[in-house]
This record gives sequence, C-alpha cells and structure tokens, in this order.
Amino acid sequence: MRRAVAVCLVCLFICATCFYSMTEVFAASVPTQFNGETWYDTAGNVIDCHNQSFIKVGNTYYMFGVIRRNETQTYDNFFRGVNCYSSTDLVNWTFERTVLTADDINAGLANPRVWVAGRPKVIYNDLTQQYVMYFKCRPKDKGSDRKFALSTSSTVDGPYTFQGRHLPTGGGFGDSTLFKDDDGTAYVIYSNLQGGTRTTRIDQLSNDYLSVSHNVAVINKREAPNVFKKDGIYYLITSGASGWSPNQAKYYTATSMAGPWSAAKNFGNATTYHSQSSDVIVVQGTSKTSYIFCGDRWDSSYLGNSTHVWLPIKFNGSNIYIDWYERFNIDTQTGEWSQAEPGIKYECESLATNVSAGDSESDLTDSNCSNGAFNKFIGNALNDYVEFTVNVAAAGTYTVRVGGKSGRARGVYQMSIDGTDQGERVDLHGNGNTYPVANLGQVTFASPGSKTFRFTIVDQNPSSTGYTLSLDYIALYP
Ligand SMILES: [Ca+2]
Ligand SMILES: [Ca+2]
Repeated sequence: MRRAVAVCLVCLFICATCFYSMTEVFAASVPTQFNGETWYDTAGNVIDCHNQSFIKVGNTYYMFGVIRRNETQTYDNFFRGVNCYSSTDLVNWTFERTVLTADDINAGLANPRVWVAGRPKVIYNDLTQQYVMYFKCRPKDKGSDRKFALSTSSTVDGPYTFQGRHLPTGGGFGDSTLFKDDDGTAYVIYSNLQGGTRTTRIDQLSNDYLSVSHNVAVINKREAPNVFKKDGIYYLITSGASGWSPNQAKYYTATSMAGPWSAAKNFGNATTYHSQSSDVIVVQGTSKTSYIFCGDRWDSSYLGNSTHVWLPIKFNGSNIYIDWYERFNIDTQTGEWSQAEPGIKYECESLATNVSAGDSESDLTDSNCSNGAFNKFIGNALNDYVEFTVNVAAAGTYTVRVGGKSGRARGVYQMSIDGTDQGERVDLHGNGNTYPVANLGQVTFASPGSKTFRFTIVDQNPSSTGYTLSLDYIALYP
C-alpha cells in the first residue's frame, strides 16, 4: 500500500515534470515585436534603446542601446545615457536600468559638456571577469574630437563605471562595434579618417579589452559595422553614409578577422528595408543556431520615435540575405525561427460605428487601404470621438494594431477599449497621404464578444487645421 502510494507520487512527479517541460518547449516559440513599430517593455513602457546590441549571459539576452526620447519630443542627437533591458525569449523585454549617463562622463570635468554618442556594445572579458563597453562619443560642439568611451562593470546589467574617452589612432573614431572571437580575442571595428582617407579599421584589443593593441585590417569606408561568425566565416555587415536616411547595406566575408576581406556584397534591398544595421543576435539553441539582423529605422524629425527592424539572416553558402517579414517566430530554446501567423483584421469601413453628437463619419474608397476602403470621421473639437464595435471571437491576449491614413487637417487620437486607454497617442496629420500602422500594445480580453474601440481627439498637431481621423482597420494578433 505504502509502496503503491510512493509509486503513484513518483508517477505524478514525472508527469508534472513532463507536462511542465512540454509547455515550456511550446511556449518558447513566440512572435517577435512588429518591425518598424513602437515596442513596449514588460512594464508597458516604450522601449527606449537605439543602436541595439546584445550579449547573452546564461539563458538571458541583455540588450543595450542609447536613450533617444526627450521631454520636448523634438530632434536632437544628444547623449542622455545607455539603457539595458533583459529577455529570455527576445520578445518580452524587462527594463533593467540606465547603466551609464551623460553625468557619468561629465563627472570630474570642470566644464560639463553636451555629448553626442551611440553604438554601445558590451563584451565579457574572461581574464578580468569584467564586462567591457565601448561606444563612440564626442562633444556636441567639437566634431573633430571623436573618441570611444570606455566603461566597465562586474555585472552585465551594470551600473557601468566610466573609464575615460580614448583614441586608438589618428583620424578619429566613428561608428563602431566590438567582436569577441571563440578564443577570446576581441576586436574593435570602427570608421576612421586618417590622412584624409575614410576607412573602416579592424583593431585587435589588448588581453583585458581596456585598450587597443594593434591594427589587423583596413577596408573601405563604411558605417554602422557589426560582425558575426558562422562555420569559420566572419561576416561584417555595414551601411553606407547617408545621415539618418537608410541606404543599401553591404557585407564582407573573411576566414580571419585580419582578412583578406571579400569585396562588398549587397545585403537587403536598396534601403535595407528602411533600416541601418546595429547588431546581429546569435540565437544558439538545441537544434540550430539562428542569426537575426537588427537595424535602426530612424525618424529624423524626432529620434525618440525611431523604431527597429529585425529580420532572420538566410544563408546560401557563404552568401547572406534577408527578406521582409512584419514579424516572425523565434524559439530561443531550439534556436529555430519560422514565419508568424497573420493577425485578425477588422475593416473600419465594415464595422458598426458611433460618433460624438453633431459629428459625422463616412466610408470612402482608397486602393492603398486594406480592403480598398477606410472610415473618415470629421470632428470639430477636442474630445470628439468615433467608435467601432469589434466582435472578438475568443478570449485571450492580443497585440492591437491600427491602420490609418495620414493627411492634412487630421487630429491626434487616443484609442480606448471599453473605456480603458490603449497605447500611446497617434498623430495622423501629415502634408501628404501615408498609411502608418500604429502598434497600441497588448490587451487581454477575459471573455469573447463585442468590444468598443473608441478613437478620441485629444490633441492637434500645430500644423493641422482640423480634427479629422481616417481609419483603415483594427487588427488583433494573438
Ligand atoms: Ca463635435
Ligand atoms: Ca479598410
């Protein structure tokens, strides 16, 4: 009897263990956040992390990037700090902390300065057991004083201690990255202008990674470099130089960081799917290793609105390429990626509608819109609204995306679902017509049925003269 109970308990334990590990395996394949849209962290805040770079410690990926949001929500490229986020699935990111600020760089200076900086990259030094971060950094008012900022930490998520700005060689230090090879040898790859010639230099670091040892290769001038290695081949992905506007990425290959490096080959389309390379995530799993290209999609009117483009790198021998996906599934446990399921789309022109008293709405055709049509709401004051009834088929958590049409005399809306604000405000004003998709974050419906999606005019762009909203569709992604 006692033995039977014991056996049963063991069985229960094994079953529970199996069930747990099975659900864990299935739960590990998750869709990435949408390319080119606002990303949110696990606390519901906008992820403010640009020039993203990555380091994996244990089963956790740490993402570093510079802060680009500011109080005035207008353009500047000043350095405010480096943010660090963590994730085990590359999708749900938890804000850890701002690991280094402009104040840290100014500490000890008689005259604090405004800095222009970017492209932080962290690698781990096995000898000193320190995390080492490099990023390009110059005073705002002295464009020729281009150096790299060095900082270190005993923990990956900081805080990092600023260790000064340094210059490996004449000719300055521009866009850069770090690469740590399998044997622990590390390199800094950076744009340089020496003797009037613009180049990209690859310098080997000292054993403690705290200084530059010697140059190993020089190639054509490129920007936004990042390096990964697969099957003994080094891949160096770069962008051209066109300010905040995207251009054709190119990559080089070699069997040694010292080269010889191949001729440049095109990567992605003419705008690299409207992005500029920032890093490659190596997703080493139990069944394969995947490589994810990460790029910045800059918004030059306000860098804080810049978004991200992540695409799985595909291989054909030693040639690499990317295709466009609005998002894809990634499984950090197995290392596999796959195409993601499409969302459930509700066309605004087909939904039941209600508007604020005295205001009007109508359905109009536009071949650029989903289903060839959109709903046009004409309000005349703040707090006017249009609402749509969406019949949600199944309870669950969904990512909400709204397709809109921008144009003149449009308003700024805040969307709400059944009375609760959902996501950030969206400004649909523009001088020409574009078709922006707003990601309004995740919502959980405890039950299926009719939900009221209300779009309330909460503000007006200073350049706008009206309160019109043109809404194409509401999409829910399970
Ligand atoms: Ca009104
Ligand atoms: Ca539509």
